Amino acid sequence: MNLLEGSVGVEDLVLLEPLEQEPLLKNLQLRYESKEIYTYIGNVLISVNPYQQLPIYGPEFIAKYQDYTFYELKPHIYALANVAYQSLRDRDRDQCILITGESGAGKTEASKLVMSYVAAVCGKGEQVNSVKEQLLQSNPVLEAFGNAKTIRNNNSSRFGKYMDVEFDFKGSPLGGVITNYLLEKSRVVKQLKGERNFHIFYQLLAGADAHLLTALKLERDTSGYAYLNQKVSRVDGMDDAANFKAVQSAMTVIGFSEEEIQRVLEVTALVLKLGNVELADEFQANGVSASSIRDGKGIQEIGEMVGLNSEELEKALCSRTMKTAKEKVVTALNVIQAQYARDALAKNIYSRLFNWIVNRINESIKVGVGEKKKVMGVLDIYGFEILEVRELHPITCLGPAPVTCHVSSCQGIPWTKVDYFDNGIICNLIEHNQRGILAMLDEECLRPGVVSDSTFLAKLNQLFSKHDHYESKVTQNAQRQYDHTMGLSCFRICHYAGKVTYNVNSFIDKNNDLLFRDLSQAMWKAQHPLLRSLFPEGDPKQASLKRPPTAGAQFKSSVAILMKNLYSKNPNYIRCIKPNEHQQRGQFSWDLVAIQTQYLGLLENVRVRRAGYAYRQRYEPFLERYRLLSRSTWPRWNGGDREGVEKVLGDLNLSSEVAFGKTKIFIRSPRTLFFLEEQRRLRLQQLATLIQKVYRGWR
Ligand code: AD9
Ligand code: MG
Repeated sequence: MNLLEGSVGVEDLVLLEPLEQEPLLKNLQLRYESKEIYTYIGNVLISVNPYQQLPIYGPEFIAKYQDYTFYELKPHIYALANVAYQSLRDRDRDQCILITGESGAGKTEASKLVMSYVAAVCGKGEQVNSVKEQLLQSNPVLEAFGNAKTIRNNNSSRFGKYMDVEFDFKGSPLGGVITNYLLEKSRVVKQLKGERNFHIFYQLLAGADAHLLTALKLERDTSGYAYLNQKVSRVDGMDDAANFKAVQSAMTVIGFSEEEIQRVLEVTALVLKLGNVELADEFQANGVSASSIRDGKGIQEIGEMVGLNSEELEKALCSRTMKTAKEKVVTALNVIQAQYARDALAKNIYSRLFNWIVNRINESIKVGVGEKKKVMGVLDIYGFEILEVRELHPITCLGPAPVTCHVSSCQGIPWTKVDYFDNGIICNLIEHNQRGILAMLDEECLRPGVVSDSTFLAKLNQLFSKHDHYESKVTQNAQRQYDHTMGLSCFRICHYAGKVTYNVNSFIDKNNDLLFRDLSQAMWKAQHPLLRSLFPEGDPKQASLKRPPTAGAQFKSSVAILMKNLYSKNPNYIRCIKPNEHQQRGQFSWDLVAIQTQYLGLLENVRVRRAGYAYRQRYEPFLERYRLLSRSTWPRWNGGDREGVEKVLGDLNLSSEVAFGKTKIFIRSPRTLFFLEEQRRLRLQQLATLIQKVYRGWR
């Protein structure tokens, strides 16, 4: 039987026959076209973004999935959430939900659906409800400050997020902890064509009432702000003004005071206004180029808003103080350098504000120390993007989770080996302690003055010229391949999901991520308590000589902590798939999905499932479960376990579907197992009726 004929495809790809790429895609397509966006591979959930609101969510569905076991209803994200939550509550196992997929595939929506399901089923009562509300309301706040419209996704997460939700022994939520990774701060000052800055800027301008706007010295029209892309200020279907109200109320629910909300908005406004500070060339008498602020009004307003002396701010933007052992030397910055300093300041203020918000939320939702708790972690990282050229930012190697396939050959049965992409090779290339790309970058950063981005690239070229996953103009030339798309200052990493080109321009700078001390000192002098608290290193008394860890090193260590955390939990996987590039409902682009199924390793996933599933089992429990299916073994069997199993399967004509190992029975196709299960169910029904009849007869 072809399982695909006249149906909406199989609900579990483990049942797919033949197990090949084309039927797998066809199956997903058939299901997608029938609005069945969820499909299983065993307990892994595949979710294809529907780009429309389907009537399959909400209280009614939550109630339904709560009462059934995994395979009894159609595949659904609620079923996965239910399994994870029940296992946490009843079996005391910490869980994590790992959501992967490319940008726009539906990871963030999936994480919200999981959270809302868990919130709906976990405990009741006033206290519990208020914890739930706080946890759920963290989403609109973090999305306002950390999401933006990109070419690929109108609500793209520009930071990575891991959230631990903590429960008491009864399974009621106590609180949680959010960890954020690498906010894409370059977006604050510059956006690609067709993209927007972070949502909050537009929300603030559209949604603030006249009184608030005046207090923040802002104008409603986005066209007056240099940091906002003038070509796209609105997103179809997105109501910035309404969202602003939602963010304000979410902050209140979480526990931000009115004053705190006001302070956060002031710092947000400050960033916008910094973008409008225009710098001009100025030539000093000695011929050295210097810079100054062109129009004093903006800087004056900034000064008033955050309690900063505007002359001091101008000085910090337009000059740089270098300290040597003996003296302090002040150098003037030319206009390019001063603009760079201004943008660096804006990016730093914003990303530190974002961290502050995350910490503030954590303060509200944190659980007392010493309380015994069970934990469910939800990981929503930003999706893979293949853009033309990348900056330092997203070198990440959180690829598909490695799956290992253990098939015992000692049973004497031939099984096919499953090839699985080993993401470890890429991780090693990037992360290896002494010889990875990040380590090289750190090494270069320790030699200020001597090195540049190009010496860094030269070093990589030398080291990795023979690496299968590394390419650059130099190594390509060596291989006599010429590629016009790659510039001289680029290198390329061949990730499993595709090749990504990185431009080394300002890699060293970004990795150092040092803000000129003049700027942090100026910020620290502000009267504004929040702004000031974001720059503790500006306090001259605090000024330590210790070098802060580089961006690469920080990222590496935060990923290491995350991995350790995840390994200690029972994983539940959601693989999100983006059906088309146009954010359109109903369109299934075969090629696009094909690439994703390949790098998500879905086919291999199914093979691994089949190879190592319950499809092999020791004879004894197998016989116990199925002996009721044969007259030879039911109701009594006096022989050995293996012989009993042979009898049952022989009587059902299934001998050719299985292989008999030394201690275990192996079943080739999961369909056989499903068939056995179905027969068992029918037989049990039959027996139950029989018993009832006998019982009635007695009465
Ligand atoms: V990115 O890596 O953050 O750029 P995500 O997070 O994978 O990306 P997201 O969850 O933001 O993608 O989904 C993109 C859009 O698809 C959402 O804004 C919704 O409009 C749409 N979407 C995703 N999942 C669903 C769903 N289950 N039902 C309806 C959905 N719409
Ligand atoms: Mg997202």
